[in-house]
Amino acid sequence: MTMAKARTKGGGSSSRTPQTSTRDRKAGDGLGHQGPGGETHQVAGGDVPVLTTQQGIPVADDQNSLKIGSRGPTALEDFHFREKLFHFDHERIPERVVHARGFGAHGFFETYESLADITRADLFQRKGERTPAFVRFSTVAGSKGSADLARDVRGFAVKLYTKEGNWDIVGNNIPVFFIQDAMKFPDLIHAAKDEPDRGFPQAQTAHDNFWDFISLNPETMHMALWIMSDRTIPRSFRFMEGFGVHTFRLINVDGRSTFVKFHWKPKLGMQSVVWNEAVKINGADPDFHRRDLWDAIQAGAFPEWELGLQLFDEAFADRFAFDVLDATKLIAEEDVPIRRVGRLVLDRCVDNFFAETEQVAFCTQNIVPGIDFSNDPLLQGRNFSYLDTQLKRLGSPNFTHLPINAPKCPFHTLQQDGHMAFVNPKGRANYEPNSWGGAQGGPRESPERGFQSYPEDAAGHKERGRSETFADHYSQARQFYISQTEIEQDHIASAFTFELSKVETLAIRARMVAHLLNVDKELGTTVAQALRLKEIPQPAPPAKPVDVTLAPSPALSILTNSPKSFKGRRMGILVSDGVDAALLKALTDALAKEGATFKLVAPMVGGVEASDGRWVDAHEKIDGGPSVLFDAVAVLISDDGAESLMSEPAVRDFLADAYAHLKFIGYVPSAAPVLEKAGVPPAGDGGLIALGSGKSAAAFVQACRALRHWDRLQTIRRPDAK
Ligand code: HDE
Repeated sequence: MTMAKARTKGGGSSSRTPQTSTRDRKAGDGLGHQGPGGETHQVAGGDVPVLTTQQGIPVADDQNSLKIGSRGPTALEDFHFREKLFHFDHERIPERVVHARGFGAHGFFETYESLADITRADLFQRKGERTPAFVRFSTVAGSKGSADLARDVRGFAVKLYTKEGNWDIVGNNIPVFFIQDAMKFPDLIHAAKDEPDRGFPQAQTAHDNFWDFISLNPETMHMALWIMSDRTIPRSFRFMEGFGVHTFRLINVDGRSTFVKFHWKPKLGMQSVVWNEAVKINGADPDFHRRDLWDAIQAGAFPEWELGLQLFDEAFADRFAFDVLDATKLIAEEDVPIRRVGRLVLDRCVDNFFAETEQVAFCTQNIVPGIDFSNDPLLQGRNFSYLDTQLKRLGSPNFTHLPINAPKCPFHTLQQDGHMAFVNPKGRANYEPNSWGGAQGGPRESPERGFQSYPEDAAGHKERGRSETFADHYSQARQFYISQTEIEQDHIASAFTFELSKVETLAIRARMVAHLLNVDKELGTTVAQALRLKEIPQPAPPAKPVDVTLAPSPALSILTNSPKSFKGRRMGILVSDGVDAALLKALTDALAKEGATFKLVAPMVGGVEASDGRWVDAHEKIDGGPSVLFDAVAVLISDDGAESLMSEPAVRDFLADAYAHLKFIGYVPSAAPVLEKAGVPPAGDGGLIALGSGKSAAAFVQACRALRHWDRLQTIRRPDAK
């Protein structure tokens, strides 16, 4: 930049009326007019507000910086240009150290019945009470720009703006955690993220450092089983469970404490993708999960979860085989049933991703009167870490002033100043006690309404140690494994095999197998064989013998609890010119009736001409809408369509993948040769459903309720099978 008085070709410094020479674009096209250099100018007027600087000064030209002559140097006095770049240069804030990639939405929590007998928490006092909520789902290991279908734990963080302050349940979609003491969290996360010398791999645990850490810390074994299960490749945030993980306390008005574990149960049931789909979805639509939630909410199909409480007392805690303060353990639903006490509905997308989803600051320490912590050492550590990290991320102790973080109930603190303060105390008093009465004196404490910590007895030697009650590392891992269906057990074995195949150090592979042998002998041997280990290692010496008497807990399996409904799911309908208009209508009507959605996938995105001569707009072209993006597919192509699509690789992939991913495939007779070319056996199976009449379309949608045709696995594995 310069203050030089340059006079250059084509730009006279003497000109007093800038940009007089403009060309109008076609009137009414909304695209504005062109300036002398062909740049587009769109001008305010009518409903369109005037663009201003941050200081509110109206802007005349947002396309050109101020120059000395139109080809000359830029003038330092161009405050609009400098403000614009200054602000842009500072747009980024540090991404979260973990859970960097996330997606949030607004909604509400509705209380089913008063829980006054067990908690004084205001939001649970009145049946039908609605509490505003904000939820952020996330992955853990990847950076902000990583893909949604990484095999990873999902964060499930809920902020409830209650009338007595904000309550955050900062949970995950898995009910247990890797480690028992917060001291190990930085090590765990360092090991899980990209390796520091090379900066990869991104957003995946399939590497030496991660499995080195896991294999050296047997306390991680329960969670290791969970992360190798289908829980870490959910089909949608909408189809995931959520868990508060730690034991908390509920405190009633008499000061009585009840232990509690929090659960979120998805109304649409659980569902996961298969691994091969996950890998392909990451390429086809890295935003698959966030788009899914956005689309569902925009369409008015508001996802819902029920809040479940597992309530238990000291007596149960004392006789329970594990320590309720150990976050690597769960309490089986069969032992302590879940009481459903309300529902969480997400009904509004954010207006701005950064202002809300990025700037939302969850803190486990945000609890309200009627709820309290337990001594779980992980929870205790988290209570320090979250506040600390928000200061770094959001840059000011006033992050609570941001609308997404501020309570929605009245609040009055005597805290003041700091970066970006805009709700400083009013009046003369910014301390208390003070002699200024009434409004002048400011807020005062309230023994009745105020938060009271549960007066738990606490005494002991100061020591750095771990309780022996935390020493059982395998029994619940085993229980989780034996609670899975055979299909899910296969997936676990395959996931271990895949991840360990990416581990280059053979000793780490073997060490992991040694642990798996304690979980389940067959699992350990299957993985060892699939890795082609030269010899099966000895089982790792357990700190405490494995309790093999723990019975399976059917609640832990996704497939045992699958929804038997196609509601909330999406079908991909492959169409060509000449698509049977009546059948298409019958199918889309049946989907609407089921509460499901669809996308039309056509050779060209512009659409197709249906059999009745009407034009049908498509949503995707074939390679833009591969079948991995759908829960089931229908192939409604005409004879001519089949002929021209026969040799399209994208069509082959569409069908071959749908078949290999065990999807239900509805097809018209003219599609048969294309299916055959894609390797889909003509004899078919129960998941391949011929379509013709409107009735057949409805029956097809009904069949899709099973979500996948698992029986096909037999055919895929053994082509000779009947
Ligand atoms: Fe977190 N965790 N965590 N975590 N966590 C963070 O806070 C931490 C743990 C969870 O969408 C960070 O704001 C420690 C368990 C979620 O904004 C950080 C320990 C569970 C989110 C942090 C744990 C969680 C976080 C990073 C071990 C499930 C995302 C950015 C003691 C119950 C929240 C931030 C969002 C985020 C620390 C373990 C869930 C660094 C020290 C167990 C869902 O403060």
